[in-house]
Amino acid sequence: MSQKKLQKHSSFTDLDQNQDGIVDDHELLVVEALDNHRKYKVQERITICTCIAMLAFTVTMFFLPDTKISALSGVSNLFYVAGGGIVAAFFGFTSMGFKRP
Ligand SMILES: [Ca+2]
Repeated sequence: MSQKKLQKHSSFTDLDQNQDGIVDDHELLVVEALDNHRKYKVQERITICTCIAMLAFTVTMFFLPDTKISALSGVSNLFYVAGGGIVAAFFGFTSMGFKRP
């Protein structure tokens, strides 16, 4: 079986980190780990922003008159359920961890 080679000026040549002309399994694992870490950081930022939005919404409710609070009651229930779902999903999937196939 012949070995795979990259074409000239391939966009995957940057995967060869030690510049020996071979993209070995370790270099592919490093790329996969970096992608997983980048995905985790995005999910973490989304969760943090959701928590901040829920906190800001709650604090804002203390300063609104009762008529506006009752008008927002339908939206606020949905907002809290959706925000709680995002936070719970993040912690649930994070605790399951990344499993290698
Ligand atoms: Ca290499």
